Amino acid sequence: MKILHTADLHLGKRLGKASRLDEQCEVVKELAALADAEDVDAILIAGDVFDATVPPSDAERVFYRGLLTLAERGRTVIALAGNHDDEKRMCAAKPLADLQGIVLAGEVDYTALGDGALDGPLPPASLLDVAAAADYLKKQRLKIIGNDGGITIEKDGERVNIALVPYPSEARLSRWAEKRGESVDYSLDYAERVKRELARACGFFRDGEYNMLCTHLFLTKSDADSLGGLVALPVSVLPETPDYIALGHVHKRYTACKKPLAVYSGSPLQYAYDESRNKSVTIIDTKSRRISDPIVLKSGKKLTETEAFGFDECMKKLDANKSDYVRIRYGGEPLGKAETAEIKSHPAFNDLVVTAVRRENAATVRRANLSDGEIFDLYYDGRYGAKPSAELKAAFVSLMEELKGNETD
Ligand SMILES: [Mn+2]
Repeated sequence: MKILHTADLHLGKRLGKASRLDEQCEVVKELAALADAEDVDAILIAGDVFDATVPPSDAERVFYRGLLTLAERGRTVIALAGNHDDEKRMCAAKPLADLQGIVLAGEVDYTALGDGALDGPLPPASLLDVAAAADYLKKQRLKIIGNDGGITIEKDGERVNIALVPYPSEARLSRWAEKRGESVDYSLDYAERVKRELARACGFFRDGEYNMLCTHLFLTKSDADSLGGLVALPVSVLPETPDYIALGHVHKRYTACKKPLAVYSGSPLQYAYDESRNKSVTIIDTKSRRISDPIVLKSGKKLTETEAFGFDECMKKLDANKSDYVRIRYGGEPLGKAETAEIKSHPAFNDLVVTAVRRENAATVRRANLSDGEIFDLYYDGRYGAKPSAELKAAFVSLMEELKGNETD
């Protein structure tokens, strides 16, 4: 079987004022086209499907439409809850998803899948629609079997086991244990409890079959202690039994561990200015046990951060990167209202960050002779293209006086 690994779609994520839903739709289509071209059997989304626990409804619509696109040609799609997802909300449409061979994974127990409902080709939504039924059965290639800890997918006698562990927050770890009627052992530290949960989820693996773990964690070899609010975990939390561990959370493609092989596919879109533009996915061939080289994705705009020291330079930089999102770090003379408006109306404009003046110029020298109030006027006009209110200006001036008073204390 061929399984495509991606993660961190962050549907609904914006870049400042810019919506990125169009790009998010595009990249889902690109993934589906790639899956078609490579004859992929299943698609794994290793968490952070959405950007927010309560995603905007248009992001939810993109998710559901996207799942159907990915599930075309009988592909199985598995979407796991990351730290950004509310697993209950993400899995609310589970009854509908099940009918399409789409696994919404928000819990660690998938035994319900094995009760027969999903054990074999599924009926179409309407049993009266014979044409739909015939079409459905023709498309359905994989058999999905539920296990305690994950699912098994089967095709032509080949079985692939996929343990599914959504982002194991403290709250989720406790809830999962509670559901199993276990008591949480708080004498163990967080990393140890995560390690046990992962090992437990892999308990249904069988020798001779291809075994995978899909989870959402922040693993690190370095001393970095957190990323995106997640505590760093050592790679020693990983179980040794999986042939491949599909990870989500880190937006850069990165092999976190070689044995067991644990890979972050990275996000399919560039989401931050300090994030790499090289976005890719990985395809796992379970028969040959080969992992593809990163397959580069083309969708989505680039995020370009650039410096400028004057209005003309701002416009030049925007024109030079006109199909990107551009953030300008501005270190020139304060911009006037009209200039600021012109910069902001450029289609490539995304953000303007005013930094301390970097180039010695007449303005800096002139500024030495200005009062605090006049300097604040200049700054405010440059930043917001308007005069500050008298109240705000007075507050600034009095703060400056207070500061100067402190200096001489
Ligand atoms: Mn995450």
